[in-house]
Amino acid sequence: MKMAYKIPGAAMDRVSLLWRLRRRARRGALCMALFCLTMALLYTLCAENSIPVTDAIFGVKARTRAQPRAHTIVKVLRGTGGSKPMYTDPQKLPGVIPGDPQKPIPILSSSNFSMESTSKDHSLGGKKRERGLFYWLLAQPLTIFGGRRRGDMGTAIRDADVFKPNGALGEVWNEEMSSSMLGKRLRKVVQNYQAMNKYGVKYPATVRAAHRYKLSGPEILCEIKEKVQVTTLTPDMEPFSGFPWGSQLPPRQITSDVGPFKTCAVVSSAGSLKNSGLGKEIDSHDAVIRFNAAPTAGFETDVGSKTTVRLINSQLMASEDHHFLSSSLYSAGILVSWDPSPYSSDLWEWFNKTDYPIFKQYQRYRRLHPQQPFYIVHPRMEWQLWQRIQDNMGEAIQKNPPSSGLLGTVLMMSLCEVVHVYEFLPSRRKTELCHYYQRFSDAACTLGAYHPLLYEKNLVKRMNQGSDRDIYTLGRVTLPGFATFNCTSSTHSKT
Ligand code: NCC
Repeated sequence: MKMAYKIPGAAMDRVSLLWRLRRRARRGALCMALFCLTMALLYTLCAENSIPVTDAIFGVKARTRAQPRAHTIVKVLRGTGGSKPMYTDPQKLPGVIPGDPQKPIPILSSSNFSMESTSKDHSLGGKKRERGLFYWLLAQPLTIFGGRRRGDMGTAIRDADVFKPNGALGEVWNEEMSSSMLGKRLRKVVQNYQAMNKYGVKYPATVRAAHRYKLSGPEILCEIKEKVQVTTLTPDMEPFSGFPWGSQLPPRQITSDVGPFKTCAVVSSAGSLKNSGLGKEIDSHDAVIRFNAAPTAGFETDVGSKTTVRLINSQLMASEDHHFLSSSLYSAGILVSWDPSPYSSDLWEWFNKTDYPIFKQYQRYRRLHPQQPFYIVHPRMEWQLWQRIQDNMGEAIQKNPPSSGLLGTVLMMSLCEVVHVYEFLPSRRKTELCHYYQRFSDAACTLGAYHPLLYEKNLVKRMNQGSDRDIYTLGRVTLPGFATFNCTSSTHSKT
């Protein structure tokens, strides 16, 4: 006989309570999952728009003079994947958003930004692993709503397209490059800097119109030789003659103290030096100039190990992250520094209005390293060189000083008989990778944003005395030292 099993009332209540609890837990978990998904979605959308918000807080203030607080911006604009924040000058960030040229908005291409790895493991393949699954789930371009990441102009030319085999650069740098050949984002950035005039450049359109004809390479070389004074600050110059620390400045011009050298190498910091194997060739020169924080340790095969001169900008000198005062990177060779000055190049005006605290850092460094030769470029060199670029271009260029690369090239032309410039004009290894020693990619590093780099490269291409093959295979340009050529009337400019 079958016995009916009867659950007592209290036990029945307990069972249904358990069942209800389990059901609630399941619902709770479902809600949590939905909540997390929504948050992830919101995060992805907000991350897309975070930079203008940041700029609203910091942007304008940070773009005023000598930005000691600029690094705080980067604390907000962290690299993805928890990478170390990097000091970044909002003025020199890869771009500004078009619209109001007086209110440029810095863009940090955070999607591909990652702080330098000077270790051997700097292969791009490691990127995914470091960033983790969460990044890859969330930080990919969100296209489900037809959205796009900043800088991605949809069907328009992208900055990266310029580097493609059939891109605007071609196989070898096209000396007729103009801002119209850039991707849409970079073009707007360049146009904005063309419209801005932070340094009070006075260069009327009529002057530009008068220079419309094309000068030949030798003519440009002569213009530079005759119109660009490669000078450094000396203690007798006002206002430095009146300051006790003025005596820390080298008493003689760099061109009197250094060289002459027979052969010199200018090593740009371009990403295309990576895997170039140019190290031996670079080191075979009598003197080698490098820029800013570009290291040799760990990269000898590609960039060599000799450093005769290091040209640094004032941004680096002021940056906490570069440890300028303590890093051994800067204690080898001759140091030369520069800072963007007002267009007038008046030393008093500049002294009161440096972009970064170059003089304060200079004094500190000199106290720590009194024996190391350390020069400061006279700012008129920047603007005299800028004029040579503008005079020879068919369009208005950015009203900002030339890059360290071109300043260093002209400096070496005044110290050497032959100058080889490496990867300033990109070789067949051309890449969006900014530096050979960093994992940060942005076409702006090669094509320019703040600096009129595009036009600097046009000029260098025209002056090149080597072959296109050298550029293509080695990224090498050959320029003559100023002492090696005479500027006769036939090579003079027609002005
Ligand atoms: O990047 P940077 O330049 O230090 O590079 C030195 C010179 O190499 C040439 N170059 C570099 C990269 C690349 N892909 N192609 C190139 O042709 C250029 O001629 C460049 O001048 C500078 O000119 O001083 C600059 O400095 C950096 C930065 O201040 C320093 O590296 C210190 O961190 C500027 N970058 C930023 O401010 C973010 C850069 O705009 C100019």
